[in-house]
Amino acid sequence: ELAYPDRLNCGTELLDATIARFGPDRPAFRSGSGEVWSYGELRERVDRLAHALTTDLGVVPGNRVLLRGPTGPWLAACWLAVMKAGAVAVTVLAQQRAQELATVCAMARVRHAVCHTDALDDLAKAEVPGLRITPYGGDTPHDLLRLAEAHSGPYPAVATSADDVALIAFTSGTTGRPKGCMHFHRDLLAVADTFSRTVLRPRPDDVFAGSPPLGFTFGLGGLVVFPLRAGACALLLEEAAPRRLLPALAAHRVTVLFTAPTAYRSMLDTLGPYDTGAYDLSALRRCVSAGENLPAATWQAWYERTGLRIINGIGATELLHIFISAADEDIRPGTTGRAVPGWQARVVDPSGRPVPDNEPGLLAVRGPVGCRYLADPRQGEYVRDGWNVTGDTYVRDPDGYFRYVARADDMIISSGYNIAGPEVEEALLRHPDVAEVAVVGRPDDRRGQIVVAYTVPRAGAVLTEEALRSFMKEELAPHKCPRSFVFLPALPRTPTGKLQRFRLRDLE
Ligand code: 3SK
Repeated sequence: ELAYPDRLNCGTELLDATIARFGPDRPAFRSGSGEVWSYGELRERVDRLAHALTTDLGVVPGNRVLLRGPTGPWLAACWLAVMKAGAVAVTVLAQQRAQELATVCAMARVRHAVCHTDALDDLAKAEVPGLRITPYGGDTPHDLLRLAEAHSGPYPAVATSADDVALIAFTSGTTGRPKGCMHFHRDLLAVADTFSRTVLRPRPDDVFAGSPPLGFTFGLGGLVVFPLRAGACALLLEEAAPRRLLPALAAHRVTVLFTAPTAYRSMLDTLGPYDTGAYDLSALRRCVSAGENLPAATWQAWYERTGLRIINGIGATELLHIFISAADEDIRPGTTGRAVPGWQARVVDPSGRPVPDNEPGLLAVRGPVGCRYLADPRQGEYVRDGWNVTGDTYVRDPDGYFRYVARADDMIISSGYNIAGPEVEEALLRHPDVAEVAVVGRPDDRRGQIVVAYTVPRAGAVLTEEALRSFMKEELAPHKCPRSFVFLPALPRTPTGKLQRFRLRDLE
């Protein structure tokens, strides 16, 4: 049971309380260009920013402040300043365009925006009525960083309640209209005190890095909240595509990596078949994968190449971070893991009744963080009888391990068979010339649906439909084998890297 005091400000907890434990001199953030901020320097900058937000911009507790910019120490510092000022951070992705930003601002009733100077265009085009936009990272006199320089002295953080809203995070839109998820100050600490503390178990000398942006709660947790809660350091890379990530992991001696299965596969391609080649990954000790299902083949290949056991996990924007996972000897490749201590998980039927072990059903979880949509009728679909129903189909085994089957709406029904797209994808990924694949159902008059595989060949490989067809005959029962193969240069993904299956279904 997690117990937090009634008055709790997560900015104070992550920064001032960590400094009280470990002192101000340890490194807190590094940038890709090698700049290092100590905890003391970070606090000084955050406090100046909080003074500027409240004194110069007029931000008051409860105001919703949009944060938009590339991943980096300044964006993270602005987020902490918003926390200390008792305002509500509304996080977005650098890739979101004017129309999407207008929707987010209207839904979250955003009053202020703090936006990197290079990302202003789309926000200005969004034409949000009454929005005050303050740039940062440029050289104008009203740049937030310049305003902040004029302030000094500690900022007395607002004594927020533990259950005051601190963050509104939007779902990434793999389907339909995004949903705004409200999270409390205590929620931000709870994900650190459950998944991070009990499964990841970071140390103060760790260096975190990874690819998820800070506008995605996977990144905000993994690259800001978890390292600060542990007194560790985060390398905040503006460019974290797999080809940039590998050299950065080696150069900065990163010890804890957060990324997604696709990035592990791309890095494996670069590493070559036998060893880690030109990249010294000897400092790396923890590798986390989430955001999508991690196929056992990817886990195995990473283990063979690096000796590291990937910590798989499932999280959700609705629940802030990871709630099922396993580390070290507890890992069972091909499963997501067990309910993280502090969380409960079960598999239920559509009416909410638990289904027996080894049978597929809907994943339902409950724990210290719950789904709270911002004025959205879909709240009642997600939260049923106090359980959060995530929309994933899972199987639980008698040892309490959960195995991913598919997104509940991604099951393919063909000639009366229920086929899980991810199982077919896993089989196709075992083919050495397949880099990425997505399997969806296409409407068919005779069979209801047929299985279609959208396949991205590995660079330089010549892949034919016949070759894949005969490979699959050896891998899976005939009814699961794709009837049609479509070759694509890349799969459609959200800016957070999630596959957009609906765009594939719309292709034909
Ligand atoms: O959406 C996800 O997949 C996710 C995974 C881990 C942590 C947080 C999130 C939102």
